[in-house]
Amino acid sequence: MPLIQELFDGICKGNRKLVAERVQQEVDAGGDPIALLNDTMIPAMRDIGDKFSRNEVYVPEMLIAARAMQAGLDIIEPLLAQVGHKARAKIAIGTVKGDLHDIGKNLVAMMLKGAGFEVQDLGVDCTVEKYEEAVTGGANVICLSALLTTTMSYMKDVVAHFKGRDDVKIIIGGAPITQEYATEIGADAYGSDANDAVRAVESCLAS
Ligand code: B1M
Repeated sequence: MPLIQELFDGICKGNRKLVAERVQQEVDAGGDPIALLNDTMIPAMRDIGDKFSRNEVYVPEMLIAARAMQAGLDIIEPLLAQVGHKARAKIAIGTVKGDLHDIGKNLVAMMLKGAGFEVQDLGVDCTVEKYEEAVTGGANVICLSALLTTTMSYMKDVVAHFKGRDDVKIIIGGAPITQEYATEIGADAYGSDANDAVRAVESCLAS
C-alpha cells in the first residue's frame, strides 16, 4: 500500500505508532510537510469527523484518531515553523468559568489543529480576563465550551465583553448550547460538534 494511503488509514483508525513512523519516513525522504498536512492528514481528520457527524463512529474512535493525528503533528509542527507556514488563524479555546468538563473542548481543539489552525488551549474554568489575555496575545478567534446549564450563561458575559470588537470572532458550543442561544447572546457562530466547530470557525473567518 502506498505510504500516503497508509498514513490516511492510520489516522482514521487511530494507529498512533504507524502515523508517527509514516510521517517521519515522508519527512526524512524530503517530502513537503505542508502538502502532507493539507493533502493527507487534514482530509483524514475531516473523514473521521464526517463519520462522527453521521454516527458511523463514536467519541472513542474520534479521540484515538485525534491522538494519532497529534502524533503526526508533533513531528510536522516544528518543520512548519521552519518553512514559514502561516496558520490560518490563531484560536484560543477554553471551557467557561465554573465548568470543569474538558473532553468535548479537547476534541474541538484537536479538530481545529487538524484543520490547520494554531490553537491555544486555555483549559477549563476560564474567566473573561483569561480570554482577553489570549486576544492580547494575538488570538483572533475565541472558542467557548460549556456543559452545564448553570455555566452556559457566562458565555453571554464573554460575548458582551468583546462586543463591538471586529478583531475577534466568538464561537460557542457544548451539550446545552443551541444555535438559538448563540443568536440570542450575539455570538458569531455555533458549532454542534467538534467537526461542526471547524465549519463554524471557517464560515466566520470567510464572512
Ligand atoms: Co458532568 N454533568 N458534572 N462531569 N458530565 C453532565 C454535563 C450532565 C449532563 C450529567 C447529567 O446529569 N446527566 C450534568 C449537567 C446537567 C445540566 O447542567 N443540565 C452534569 C453535572 C450536573 C455535573 C456536576 C455538577 C455533578 C456534581 O458534581 N454534582 C459536576 C460539575 C463540575 C463542574 O464542571 N463544575 C460534574 C462533573 C463531571 C466530571 C468531573 C465527573 C466529569 C467531567 C470530566 C472531564 O470533562 N474531564 C463529568 C462528565 C464526564 C459528564 C458527562 C457524563 C459526560 C461529558 C462528556 O465528556 N461528554 C455529562 C453527561 C453527558 O454529556 N451525557 C455530564 C463527551 C464529550 C465528547 O461531549 O462535552 O458534549 P461534549 O462535547 C461535544 C459537543 O458538546 C461539542 O463537541 C463535542 C464533541 O462532539 N462541543 C463543542 C463541546 N464544546 C464545544 C465548543 C464548540 C463547538 C462544539 O465551539 C467552541
